[in-house]
Amino acid sequence: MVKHHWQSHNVKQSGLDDMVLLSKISESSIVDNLKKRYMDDQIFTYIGPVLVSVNPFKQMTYFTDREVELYQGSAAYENPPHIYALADDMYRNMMIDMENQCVIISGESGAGKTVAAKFIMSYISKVSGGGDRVQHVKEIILKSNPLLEAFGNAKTVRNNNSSRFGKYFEIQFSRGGEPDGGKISNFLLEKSRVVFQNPNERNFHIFYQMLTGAPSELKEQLGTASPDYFYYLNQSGCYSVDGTNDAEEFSETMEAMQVIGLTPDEQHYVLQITASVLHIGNISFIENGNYAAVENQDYLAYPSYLLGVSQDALRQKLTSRVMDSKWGGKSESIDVTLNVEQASSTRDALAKALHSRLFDFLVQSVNTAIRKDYDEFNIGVLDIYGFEIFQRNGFEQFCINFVNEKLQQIFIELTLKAEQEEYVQEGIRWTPIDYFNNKIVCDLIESQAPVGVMCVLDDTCATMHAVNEGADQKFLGKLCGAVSSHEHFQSFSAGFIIHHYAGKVSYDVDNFCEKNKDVLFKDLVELMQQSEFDFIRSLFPENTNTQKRPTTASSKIKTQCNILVSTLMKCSPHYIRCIKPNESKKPHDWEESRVKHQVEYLGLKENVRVRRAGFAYRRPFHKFLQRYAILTPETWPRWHGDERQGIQHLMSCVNMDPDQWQCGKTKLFVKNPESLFLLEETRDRKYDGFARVIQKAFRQFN
Ligand code: AD9
Ligand code: MG
Repeated sequence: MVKHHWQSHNVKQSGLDDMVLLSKISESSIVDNLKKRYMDDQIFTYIGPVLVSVNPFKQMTYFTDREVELYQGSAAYENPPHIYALADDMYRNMMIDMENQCVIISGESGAGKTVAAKFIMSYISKVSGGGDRVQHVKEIILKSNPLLEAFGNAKTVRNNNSSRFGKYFEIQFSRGGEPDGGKISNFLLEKSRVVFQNPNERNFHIFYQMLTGAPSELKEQLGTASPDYFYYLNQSGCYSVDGTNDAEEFSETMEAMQVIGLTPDEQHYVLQITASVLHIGNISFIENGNYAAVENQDYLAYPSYLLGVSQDALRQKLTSRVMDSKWGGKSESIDVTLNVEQASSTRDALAKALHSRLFDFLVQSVNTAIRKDYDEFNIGVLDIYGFEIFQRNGFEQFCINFVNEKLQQIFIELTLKAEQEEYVQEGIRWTPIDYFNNKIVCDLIESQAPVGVMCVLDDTCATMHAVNEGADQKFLGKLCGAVSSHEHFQSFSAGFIIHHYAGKVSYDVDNFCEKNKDVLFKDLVELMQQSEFDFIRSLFPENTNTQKRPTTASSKIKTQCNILVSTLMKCSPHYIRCIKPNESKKPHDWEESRVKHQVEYLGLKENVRVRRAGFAYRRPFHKFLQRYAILTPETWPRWHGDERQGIQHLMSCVNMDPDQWQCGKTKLFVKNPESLFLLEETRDRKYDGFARVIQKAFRQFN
């Protein structure tokens, strides 16, 4: 019996470290095990290589340098489950197999994904070496978190620091394993939050940070006031977040801008635009005849000053729009005046565009600062917004939940499905295990034929005119015609229900079409292109004269998702399944039914089953031989001849129990990971010996 580290340190063991060892596999036994461990402050548990993490809602003591040291280069069974063990495994696999790795972190909103992603990044940064350039890259990677969170995270009812965008962060490494570059791909920022938040939620953190933390001279210049002065902040009546010091975070955000290499000028423009967004929100309109007029001209002063455009131009573009019309084969432009509702939505469109383009600028700046022209290996960390169900769910939730649905699909493809299919392919004896495959839900949303929800939505938008009253209802009508018989779909008067893998969500179709179209009217782009500030002009580089139909928000996210899926499929995947134990956000609070629901929809039971019934480890013959040939007396450094015979020879040399392994057609399958740990240890010992001999020879040679 291998001695665990916690035994040698007299740490109490709670439940089972690895649920593959559960004596009875059921959802309740999994929940019980997680609960036991959670109550004893053990938040991590394995299902084979999958890490389950339960949000403790308090600072745990086991994330110090001591643990970084402990988990470095040690086998999984030596220490209690930990995210550092997973991070270490990724790093070592990358170095040994020379393969890209990725970790897919999933779980609902507030379950701990972003915190997990940060632990991984900081672990990798700590265990990898590097000179000045590498240290600089590491610093940027770490600082990009507070920076992007300031502009892309917000307090929601579910999470005080909820990610309102998704990101895939690839850390790139040199052949020597030093992180010397990186790349962020970001997904659909929830920009509607800029102009509206539900009760008890906030706008993006940066607004409150700036209003409290900026030095007074700067505040004066930007015309800031207390948050309740601004319409974009006072609609929800929520200004502060428990345990968050906005002023302190402001300094951190500014420091991060500095680290990623923004010049003082650029930093200033970033704040100037942030302030302009707030001031734009205070421009309101009144009915003047049938048309909108700016209610109080005074409110034009700050935005026009901050954006570098004239007050007149700003007023005009907010209250009228140039329309191209075709008349008798000739096209001409006419000025159309807007009503109050249209003017307000034009104002909001400008604010949303400014904030989201600023966000993209920041992501780009990070990417530029750490860009590497050639990619050797990388470790990708996927942290997206979690699955959301609110009282009222709109287009944003629809997109967020679609991305989550796709991630669940990858998990199923790569663990439950691929694993079982591989047994069949390789001719391994196997009793199939049943599981719910959510591909059917993904298809309902994204399929082209038969048409899915996104297709119907795009179709409706394509035939929609600038004035689009009734478009949402038209969309709903078409949708019911197209997919009403789908077993995961239902409709009601104001919208539709999708039965997602994680639960039923009812979506209100209000504004679906407009948000999907996501066009910024030519007028606004042209207005920004007239700005006296280069920086602002550079955020709006598009040519407004092209006739190309802009891509819709849903087709954009669909494309992004599919690119992501193909990237992930090319890496060795790792998984962290985050669980949110309660809604109270308090430590040691365990809501049994909530956890059970997550255990169910995350498919943990099936995960344990597949894992246990099968072979924990599989490798193509040649890779296995390459790694372990060193353990035979004579075949190192390379096995010549039939690979299958090579494996047989190797296994007999190391006395592996014949029950423990099987050869498939191209791969070796090993049941119990523990048998491999022994191989690994013997190999390490031998290697150390070799390494010493080689180093000595080198020293003599030099
Ligand atoms: V969302 O989908 O972005 O809304 P996440 O990312 O899953 O969500 P997040 O990581 O932000 O959730 O965690 C929510 C909060 O839980 C954090 O702000 C912490 O206060 C708390 N948390 C999560 N994980 C840990 C942890 N390992 N230790 C301590 C934690 N606190
Ligand atoms: Mg998050």
